[in-house]
Amino acid sequence: MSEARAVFDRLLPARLRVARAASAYAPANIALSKYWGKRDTALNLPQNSSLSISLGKWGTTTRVAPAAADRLVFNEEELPADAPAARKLWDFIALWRRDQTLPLDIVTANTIPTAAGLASSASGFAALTRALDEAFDLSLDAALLSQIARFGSGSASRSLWHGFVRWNRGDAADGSDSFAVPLELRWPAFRIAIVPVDTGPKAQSSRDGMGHTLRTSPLYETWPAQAEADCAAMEAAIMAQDFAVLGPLAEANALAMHATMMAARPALMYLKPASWAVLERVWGARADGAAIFATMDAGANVKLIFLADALDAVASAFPEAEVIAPFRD
Ligand code: 2P0
Repeated sequence: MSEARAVFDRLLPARLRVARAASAYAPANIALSKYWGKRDTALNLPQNSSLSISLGKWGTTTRVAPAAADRLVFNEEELPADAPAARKLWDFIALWRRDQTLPLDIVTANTIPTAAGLASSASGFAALTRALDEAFDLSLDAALLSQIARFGSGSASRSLWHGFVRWNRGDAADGSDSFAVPLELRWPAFRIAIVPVDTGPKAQSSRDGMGHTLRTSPLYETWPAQAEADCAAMEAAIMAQDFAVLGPLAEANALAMHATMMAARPALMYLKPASWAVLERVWGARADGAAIFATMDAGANVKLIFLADALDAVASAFPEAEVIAPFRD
């Protein structure tokens, strides 16, 4: 029996039934303290804890319904089962169904503007997890839903909530303590902006990229402990609503992750020249007195974090940016 099968046998009843059609929404999220590297690929367990901010109304809505045969509609287009995105989704559903057939009709759509260039597997797997929980009439508690969503995508474990969310690394070999928890705090002035950058051909997947970094980057040795420390320090800064501490920590953590990737052999480089040009603009705006900080993930886009009082500075230095108010939108 596979390790993942053993976990699902522990978390779910042996027999499921599709009790009803169900819809769910989950927001996308941006990590301020990054997840990069797995300690167990079968159970998708991370090397380090991570901390994110959810993107409010930018996310995924998914409807699951009983059907005569499996069917997947993604952004209004029916996807064949062997399309890469469909395969990931049906593999995840197979973990739930195990030996049962339980055909499903799945209609899923992202609410993220295409121009933002943020395809989100995090919101997709989180919305699907919530919809399946309701369709199968399970009412699992949030910690279990987060553990399950983690099997779709690590970052999906954080997308079950709005606001700031921390995914604890955990220590247990079976992953039972590796799930996310929301931080009990609203910070209405907190803002994120997405600065879209021309990404060109699709970059290496996060999954492959983090494996390659862990195996070949001499800098990876220092990453897990640094990331754990950053995560704890950022949580404290968020709870104190201390942006002067949080902003520099988030930017440093993102750059340390990219430096670790760049030191992989061969190098892994998600940032493009245009991403660096955006970073130069961020540093220029800071030199002019605006508290704007940058974070970047497994792609060329740059995300800005700032407080509402820097909105005018962001609008003038980054007219192309899409601004999100995570506690209002
Ligand atoms: C994060 N990223 O913390 C980091 C920062 C990208 C850079 O989580 O293999 O899609 O499915 O667990 O969650 C993207 O990786 O990877 C990611 P898997 P996932 O947001």
